[in-house]
Amino acid sequence: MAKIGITCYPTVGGSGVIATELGKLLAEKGHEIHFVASQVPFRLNRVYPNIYYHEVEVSNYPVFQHPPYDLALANKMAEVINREELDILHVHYAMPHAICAILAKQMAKRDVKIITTLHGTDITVLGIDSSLKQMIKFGIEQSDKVTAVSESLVQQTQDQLSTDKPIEVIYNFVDEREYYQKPSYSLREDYCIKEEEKVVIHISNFRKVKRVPEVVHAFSKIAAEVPAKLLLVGDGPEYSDVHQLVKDLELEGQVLFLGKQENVSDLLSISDLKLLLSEKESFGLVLLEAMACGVPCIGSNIGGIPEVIDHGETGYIAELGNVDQVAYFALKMLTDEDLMDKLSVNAKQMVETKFASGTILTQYEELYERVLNND
Ligand code: GMT
Repeated sequence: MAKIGITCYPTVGGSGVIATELGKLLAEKGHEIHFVASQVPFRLNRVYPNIYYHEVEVSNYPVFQHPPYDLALANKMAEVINREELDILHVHYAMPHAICAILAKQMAKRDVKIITTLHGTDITVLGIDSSLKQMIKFGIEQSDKVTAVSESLVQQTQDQLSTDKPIEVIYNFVDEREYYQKPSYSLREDYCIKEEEKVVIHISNFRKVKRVPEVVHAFSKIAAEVPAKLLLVGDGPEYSDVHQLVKDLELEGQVLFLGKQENVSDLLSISDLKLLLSEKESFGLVLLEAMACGVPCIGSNIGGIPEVIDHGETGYIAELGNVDQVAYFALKMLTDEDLMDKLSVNAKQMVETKFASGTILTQYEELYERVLNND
């Protein structure tokens, strides 16, 4: 059994979820897990034997123009590496976590192995700030092993950084004990959803890249043909604009703004169709969450989305920005019960096979074994 340090952004969406869920599963298998982060990761919501949390405290002396989070993190990592005798430090995001881990390893003077998992936003950041390119490349190349959550992200990383560092794909997963189709029919009544109405759902952090206005435009076309409600779950910078758009399109009665929600599996369980029309998405963990609850998805043809949705089998892939095509696929699905049943069964099966948590956990454990054997 290994002693593994894990660092992630504790409050940021999918990457924090994956890091935490992985830590929980590894702990269940008997590994000793040490989270090093600035806050308790939000999915670490009870006491777990074998899991320890080490908080990074960031000082804010007046001489510092910006609180030095990165340095405080490296310092805490070094402290934990030494005191807890860590074998592995698994960081999620190269920027800045891989760089902090490399610095911490040098400070700690212990042969801890560094594994970096790329989740996508590093590469997005690169598109905005090329001055960080060398730093991200350094973090990736100095890691003992690097993984990415999709083939598409491997390709993008290698292209953008011109690196030949091997990057292994280990897909994301969901905890099947939490994400399954729940019999939560009363929730439909609570939200005043009529029996004949179809439920379309979108879950995101409402950043521009998620293109939520297109979800609303597609829904408007869907709702013109079949009785339907749209559940918008999450919060973020585009929320107010989306609210205004819903007003302008006179869809207020059909669109429910639910804000941030903890138990999305309950909401997914009353949904018929999930839309994710992002322009950048290295994986799209929310797609997997939906599929696990038997909800077929329509996603855009970008990033890792086509690796998650099998076009025509578990959902549909639409051209980025083509709202008419999204509405076409949605109506095809929502008006054909047999097709919906097939897609729903296939989606659940895909989660149980290609993305099964047990399979993904084994892939990470094998990776840890190889890195510890200097293989
Ligand atoms: O998509 C976001 O805005 C959040 C971001 C994160 O840090 O959690 O998500 C990234 O990592 C997730 C987990 O691997 C992936 O499912 C998301 O596709 C990825 N987001 C992007 O690539 C934009």
